[in-house]
Amino acid sequence: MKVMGIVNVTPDSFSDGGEYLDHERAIEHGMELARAGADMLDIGGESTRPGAEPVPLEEELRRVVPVVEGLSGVAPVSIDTTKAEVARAAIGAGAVMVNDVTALRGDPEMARVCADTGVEVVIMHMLGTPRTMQDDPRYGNVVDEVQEFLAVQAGVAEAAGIAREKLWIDPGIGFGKTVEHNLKLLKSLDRLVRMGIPVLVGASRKGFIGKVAGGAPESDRLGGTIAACLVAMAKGASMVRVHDVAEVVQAIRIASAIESV
Ligand code: HH2
Repeated sequence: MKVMGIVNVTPDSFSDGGEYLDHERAIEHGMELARAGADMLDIGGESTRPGAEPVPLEEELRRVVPVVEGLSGVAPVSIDTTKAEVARAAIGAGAVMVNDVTALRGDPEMARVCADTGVEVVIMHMLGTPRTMQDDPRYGNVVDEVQEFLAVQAGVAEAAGIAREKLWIDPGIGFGKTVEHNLKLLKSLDRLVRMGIPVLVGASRKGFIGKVAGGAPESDRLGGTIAACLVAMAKGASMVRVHDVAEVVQAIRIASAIESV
């Protein structure tokens, strides 16, 4: 199973070093994640946390493009964006994957940019928008509905000219889901794996871990993150998106060694 390291490029409110420092810090962090064993680096300039406000186009471009340039020679780079123009610029700067949490439903140009450039594309499930998604999410059967959505959006991607071999699917842990929804999706991940498209899982430090672990703060969710990654691996996931690359890589190595002895 592969590991995607998270590189967030957001301004540091405690730093007075300005843009240059933000970029330098993000590039240094990405290099550290690559040294720790990340197979891929996911660079994002807009938070998708529950309640997060959108970032204007120019600001997002300013944040991410220099960091993609700085890291694309270090490891394969994924651009975490919902904007086609940011995706286009990031691909120009070396990104080989587009991680669009709207699953191509946000920007009408996104599918074309991905098809024209031949990049890999992540299709992720989200109910609602980041601003509203955690307001009482409801499903009849969460696994059926997520699977159906992913199948439909994979079809949309293919119809737009994105090759099926370029697609990844992702259940969107935390994107319009209660704790129970997230747990059920992880438990039934093998159903998504059987769709025949590689599965990416992003559970790192997410809220459900804190809630199940008796209120653990975000800074104290490494154990739960590793547990979720190993369950995802056992169910057949192909990649996990994490902050703590060194620790997760070590856990995967041990679990793999035990499995293959
Ligand atoms: N989760 C976040 C962002 N992008 N992309 C995919 N494919 N899957 C995910 O689960 C996923 C994602 C969460 O983002 P955010 O809340 O902004 O925090 P962070 O980037 O630190 O994880």
